[in-house]
Amino acid sequence: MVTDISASIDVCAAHYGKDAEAMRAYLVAGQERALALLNRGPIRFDDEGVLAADIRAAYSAYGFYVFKGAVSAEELADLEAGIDDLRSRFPLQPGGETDAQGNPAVGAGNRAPTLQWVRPLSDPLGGTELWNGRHQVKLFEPQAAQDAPEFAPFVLMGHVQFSDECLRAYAHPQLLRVAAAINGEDFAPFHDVIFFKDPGLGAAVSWHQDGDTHWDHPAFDEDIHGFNFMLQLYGSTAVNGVWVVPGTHKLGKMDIKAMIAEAGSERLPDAVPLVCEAGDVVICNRQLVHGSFANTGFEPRLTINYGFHRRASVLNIKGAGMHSEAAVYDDAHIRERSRALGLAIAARRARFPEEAAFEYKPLAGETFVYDAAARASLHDYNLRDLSI
Ligand SMILES: O=C(O)CCC(=O)C(=O)O
Repeated sequence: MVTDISASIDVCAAHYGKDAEAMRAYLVAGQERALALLNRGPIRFDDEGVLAADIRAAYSAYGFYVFKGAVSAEELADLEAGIDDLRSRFPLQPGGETDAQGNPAVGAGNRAPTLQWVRPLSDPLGGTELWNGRHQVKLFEPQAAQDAPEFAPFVLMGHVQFSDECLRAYAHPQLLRVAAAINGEDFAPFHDVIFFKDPGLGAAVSWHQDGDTHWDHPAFDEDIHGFNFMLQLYGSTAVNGVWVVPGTHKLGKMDIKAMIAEAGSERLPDAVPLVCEAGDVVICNRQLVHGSFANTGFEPRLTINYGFHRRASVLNIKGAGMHSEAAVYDDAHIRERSRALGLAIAARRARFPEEAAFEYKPLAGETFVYDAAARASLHDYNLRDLSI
């Protein structure tokens, strides 16, 4: 079943002036192409417990796979309530110290990057030097409604320190088994971030590839910059979702300006949207060309990202200094950053005691208990993000 988004397609297209019909056709055709790809279904392992070969092959071919229904209804309800609570703790204005209840707001007192706000429907990164200039072109910025707020939440980095629900989802055992299948049992964490795409407000993220450090690495391959799990709280559509260009994760660093010049518009012809329902989780290769348009439609999107790397991609590597300060990631650094995963597994075990917990090999032998002191110890854990 796919959500009927025809009303959103109409309202979205209407923002694009002379390109309205082209945008409408692009959204409709993109959704059709996305649904025709053979890369969606439940997480499956074979009799030996190995990730199903067809899933592995499809992920390799396209650079993404939609795990249908990966999050149970029970956990999804937890996450929805947790995100509502999290948002109620946002500051009253960007950079504010207190929330509406007068308590210290999310992000107040953090050294690490956390909550960022931007102008509604803007493309804050496109065509700028931010993030090493990876967003090479600015996307069309539709006009927000007259009564829209001045700023809308854009991203929340390091979210697991602010939400027990997000922390527990980090330890989803089947997803972590997928992480081990793709990146090896000794896989390492990367970075965790929520993208907010509220209807009529959510900003665009211009076309880009995520990797930084390993494009010219002698052992470059499709998986060297890792992947993100993108957990969809409300679903994801052609209008509000991330679009990807399948297969580009194998092609090295792409000239996105040239791709757009060749296409004659920002509507890259081979791209497809991530079409998901609530509770679906996409595994998305960081090297894929991807981006999202401003959310001019009616459906909300909120994506909870959890990133993972191969250990060999980060161990003793000098980071790019983007998600965290540039540092050489020695074993102690990686171990310290991985504690968040150890705590996530403990927190999840307490909430879902009947579920077989994931055994994270690099922390074998260590015991984790998730309590108030452990929660406090997560403060600024993302200063150690493994930014490559
Ligand atoms: O969720 C989005 O709109 C953008 C996601 C993205 O660019 C990323 O996860 O790297």
